[in-house]
Amino acid sequence: MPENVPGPADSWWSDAVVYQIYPRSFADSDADGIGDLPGIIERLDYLSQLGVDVLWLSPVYPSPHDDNGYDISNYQDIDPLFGTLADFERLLAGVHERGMKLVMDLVVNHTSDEHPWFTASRDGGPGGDKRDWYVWRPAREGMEPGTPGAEPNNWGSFFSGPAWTYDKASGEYYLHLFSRKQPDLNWDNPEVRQAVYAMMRWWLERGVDGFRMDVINLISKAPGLPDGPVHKGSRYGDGSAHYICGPRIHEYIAEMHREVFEGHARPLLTVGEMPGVTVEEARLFTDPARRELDMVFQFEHVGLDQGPGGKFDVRALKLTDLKASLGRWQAGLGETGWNSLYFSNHDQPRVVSRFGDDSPAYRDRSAKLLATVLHLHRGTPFVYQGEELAMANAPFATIDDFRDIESLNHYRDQLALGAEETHILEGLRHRSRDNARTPMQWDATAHGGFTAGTPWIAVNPDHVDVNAKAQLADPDSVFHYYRRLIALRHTEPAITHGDFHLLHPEHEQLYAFTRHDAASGTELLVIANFGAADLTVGLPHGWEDSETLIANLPAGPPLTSTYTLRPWEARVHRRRTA
Ligand code: ISL
Repeated sequence: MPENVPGPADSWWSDAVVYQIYPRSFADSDADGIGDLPGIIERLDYLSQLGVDVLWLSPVYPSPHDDNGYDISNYQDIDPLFGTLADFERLLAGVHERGMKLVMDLVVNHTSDEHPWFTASRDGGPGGDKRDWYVWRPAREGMEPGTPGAEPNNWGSFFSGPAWTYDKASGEYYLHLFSRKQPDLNWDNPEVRQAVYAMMRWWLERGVDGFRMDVINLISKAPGLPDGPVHKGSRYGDGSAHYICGPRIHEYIAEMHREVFEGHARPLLTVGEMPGVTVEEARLFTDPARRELDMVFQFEHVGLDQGPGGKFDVRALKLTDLKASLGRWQAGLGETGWNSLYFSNHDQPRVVSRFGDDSPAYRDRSAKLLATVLHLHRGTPFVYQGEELAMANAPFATIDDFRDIESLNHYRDQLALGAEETHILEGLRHRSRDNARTPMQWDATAHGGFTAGTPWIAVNPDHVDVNAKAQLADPDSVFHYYRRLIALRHTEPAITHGDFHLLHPEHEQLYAFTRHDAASGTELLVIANFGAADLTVGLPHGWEDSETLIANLPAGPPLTSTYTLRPWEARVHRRRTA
């Protein structure tokens, strides 16, 4: 590694914890039922008390909200739903005053179809000035434009249906990997890239501290846009091999780094969201010597409980799969790259319902266990709003309870294909992104204290028991456990720097590993019982007199070579090795 490039574990963010805010569902100050920036400002002390270092805001830019703001129609303003640029400045100042940083969501694989770039591209027609800013193609050869199957290739969109929409006026199709209101930008056009970099610099000049980059590994498409294989049960081809980490991806990310981040005075954070990224690719993206990104979100571990029928085909998670996957990422990025650590975000079901046990008996305990296991891995942990309260999946009853375009399209298409409604709803109940998007539960009052109006999506009725106010008052709450876990990361070098060694990889109920940091002469032992039954396990020798660093239950007997963990018990022990 060149001398002037620090290793990832020496970077400012190596002991940081990031908190994701989904503004629409965080706090509503003006009673329109939708969260907003002044609402976030009112809750900054809560976040500061939790002790997180960085806030990541999901998109707050002007948008027709076809995909809740991931369809941006103006990159350099704030949607009136959320407030104004002046509110944004107050928010940023409030974040910085409290010693935290603020990271924006950068959505540049696509824009909204209402973005002036796209309307110019569409209305200018073939040969127009901005035509080449998006991906336009004629119908498949020999086919009548606009008829079924005449799309330029067979790719399906992430949100059901084809990845192409026909524009009658010009007789061509535009590509959209997501909704038809999210046309893909053409990154092969250097003008597009420069326009994006200029916009990013504008936000950095306003004082933001970095970007979370939406599906950034999809921006380079294979030349010719070849058809993909058609998997069983699907009407469309899977084009992912032609756009996941496409041929020019590293060139574009490195260029972005040079044009936007290189030599910047303030410490910044860049994290690329990367569906389908492999460990090998992630290592290239996050190797500091290559000057691309600080870290990436990978998706392997959140696909392990998915059957062959896709994301709504729910399977039980095998703990051995989770350990093998996360373990492979720990080893694969090693000393060279850097992991981001997450179980939850605005696209994933609530983790306590998914990998834990959300029954009253074990909800809090299993939420604390999941946090312990995740945060003790090597990497930068991300907490999604409400995770620190053990918020659970919602009791959605009918399709009218859902709001997300992905869920609604899936429901419509599956019904049309003849699937049973009860079966479709069952899949949605487990997997719909709306599970993560029900409003923050601030207190036990109507709508959980989220809004004085009618919330855009129902608040989970369990807010009467599960809410921030109750948890702030209870030193044993999930909130205070997260607070202690986050604080530990700031003081315990073995959490940041220690190597990772998985124990008992074949065990179906025990998640155990050590973290050894030679420099500080410390070793940590993490043991967690993923289940509601007692679990007697064999431990390595030498931990008998170790101290408890953190645990979700009061100490039991000393850690001897056989130890019985109680249901959903998680413990972290520390010993000196030098
Ligand atoms: O949840 C998913 C659909 O099954 C994921 O595939 C998701 O679409 C993917 O992770 C990309 O997510 C990001 O880009 C999308 C947006 O809808 C998500 O909210 C965002 O996180 C398009 O911008």
